[in-house]
Amino acid sequence: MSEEKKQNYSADSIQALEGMEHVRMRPSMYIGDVGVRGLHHLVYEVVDNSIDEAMGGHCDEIQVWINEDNSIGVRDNGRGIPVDIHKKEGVSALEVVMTKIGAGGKFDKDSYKVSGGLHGVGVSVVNALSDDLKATVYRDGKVYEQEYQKGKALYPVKETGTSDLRGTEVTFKPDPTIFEDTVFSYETLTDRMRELSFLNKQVRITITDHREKDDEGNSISKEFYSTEGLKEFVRYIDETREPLIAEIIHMEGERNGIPVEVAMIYNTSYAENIHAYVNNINTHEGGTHLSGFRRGLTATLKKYAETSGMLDKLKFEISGDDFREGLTAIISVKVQEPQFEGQTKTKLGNREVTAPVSQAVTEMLTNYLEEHPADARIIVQKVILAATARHAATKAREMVQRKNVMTGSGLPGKLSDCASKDPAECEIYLVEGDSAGGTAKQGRDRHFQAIMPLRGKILNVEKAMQHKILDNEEIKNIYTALGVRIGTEEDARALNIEKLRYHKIIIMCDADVDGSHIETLILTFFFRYMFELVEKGHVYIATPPLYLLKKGKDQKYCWTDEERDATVQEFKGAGKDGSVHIQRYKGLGEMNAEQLWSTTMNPEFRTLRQITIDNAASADHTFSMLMGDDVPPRREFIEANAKYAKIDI
Ligand code: 0RA
Repeated sequence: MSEEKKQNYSADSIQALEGMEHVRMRPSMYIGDVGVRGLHHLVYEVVDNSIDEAMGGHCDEIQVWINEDNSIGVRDNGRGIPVDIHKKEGVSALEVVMTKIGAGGKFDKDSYKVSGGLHGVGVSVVNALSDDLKATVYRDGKVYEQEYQKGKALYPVKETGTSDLRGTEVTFKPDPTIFEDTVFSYETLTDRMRELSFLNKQVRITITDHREKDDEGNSISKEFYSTEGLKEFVRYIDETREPLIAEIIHMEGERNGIPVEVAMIYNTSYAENIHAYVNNINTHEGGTHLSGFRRGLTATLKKYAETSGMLDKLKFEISGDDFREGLTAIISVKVQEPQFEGQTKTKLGNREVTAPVSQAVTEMLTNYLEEHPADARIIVQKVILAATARHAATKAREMVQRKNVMTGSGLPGKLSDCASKDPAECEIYLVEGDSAGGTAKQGRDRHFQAIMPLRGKILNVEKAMQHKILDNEEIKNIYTALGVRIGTEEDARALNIEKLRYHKIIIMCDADVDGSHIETLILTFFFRYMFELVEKGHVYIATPPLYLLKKGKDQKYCWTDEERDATVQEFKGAGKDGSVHIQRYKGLGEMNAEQLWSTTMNPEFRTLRQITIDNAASADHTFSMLMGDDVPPRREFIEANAKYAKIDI
């Protein structure tokens, strides 16, 4: 390379640096946060680029792997990022893509390219936030390479060999001075790869974890390939539910230039499970595409039901909710310039999307109902049943006297409230059983800790009709104590969260199989009916110790078997005589108030596990499996994850 070129090269890298420096200074602006979520986001960003290549029909295989040192590799068999010199920038296109903020697909005119919300920030952001990154391009029979540190190219792109392969490989190691934690979760990445394979059919996606070996010494690995896309996604989510109709209703097409795909089915449960995606991103907060879906669904079913005469005897209106009981659906749209709104930027704002989705759903559903009259009747009957039950429940509720449930303050009688009225510092413990509730009440700091005992097993919300849930004593106690509302007509997931009386909601159950089942029941309830609380990080699980070890005057609590074994060694090593006494706590009831406080409730010493939702569709599948009829998988799962030790749902 000539002297002049080198000059250009460094001048350009200085310019590029400014943007890259900004990414390092304000990483959250680009990737949301620098916690576990942001960390995994780096992988999604790189994979998204390969997915784009696949969506353009240029690639059908994507491999993702976690190395032993927690660096990540992503490889595709696409066209390979161009390496020729970019006219304007004077350096290779590869370097522009890797080091210029927002360069992304600028010089790629393919119209399939759509940009995500948090995603779509560009691989240069990943580069800026990585200690090391290496890009390898296989293109035109040659291999090209470039390496970077903290986003800075170490040398111009170089040719390193020949190859018949085609594609792009990126490996990177996130910068530990930027991220709170740099350990990747195989489960989290796996959930996302599964989801991506459903959303982008006929692309083979593999994920491998070189940190974990199976019995034969091979790295653990999963491969995802979906032939039918969303149809299979719906089948997967509803795996353990009983279908109400024979087939999954499905359509795929383009309306007003907007690609729309929808798949749906009705099952015998009462839950509504709609997952809406924009550019492969789950839009938890819904938006215009979801409104379009609902509009199309309601209008079409209503019209069919009216024409069929099945509503003739009905004396009251059917509400929107009634059409969605027992419905599982996935909506996926691709939008060129998505506007993401809402508190978590997961609500689609583009007005032009509603009509195309509504039209697509109307067309799809009208055809289905015409071609499957028996199924159509079953669906309408289910809607009528939902409406009737809701109507009866409303009437019954109006008649019920509330005074035996509530105290004068309007709060549940079972609640031992805290003194503070500042929600930000207040906590509520939902405690398994009246007796442990009593101990917790004695042990707490009553200034900021409220206690609410829950009696035995709470209702399985997966299996109950909505009015039953709303009228269930324990559940009523929970939402009344919290001060929030559940299940509104148009959006079952919208709470009046500003009224939340405690910013930490802590579930405290026994450390046994029953306890973890109750924990799951409560979590399922929060997930289905108070999703926003989970999404905003208000829900926690308390972790009582599993063991108390004693030797002479020494004693120590242990939370894991490893800790227990280490403590036994420690006590023995101290050279004192006598044996180590190990007490295994089976329930909260075995601790006195002081013990419960010091191990599990005192903010200085306790460990709380915050519940986060990485992937709503995967959590949906997990909950329906755990709470459904299909007992064997539930057993296995609960046994394998007895204390949810690893799953961040
Ligand atoms: C722009 C142009 C071309 C390919 C790509 C981008 C590309 C980017 C990524 C990122 C990951 N994998 C990728 N594969 C391809 C090629 C244009 C052409 O060859 O005509």
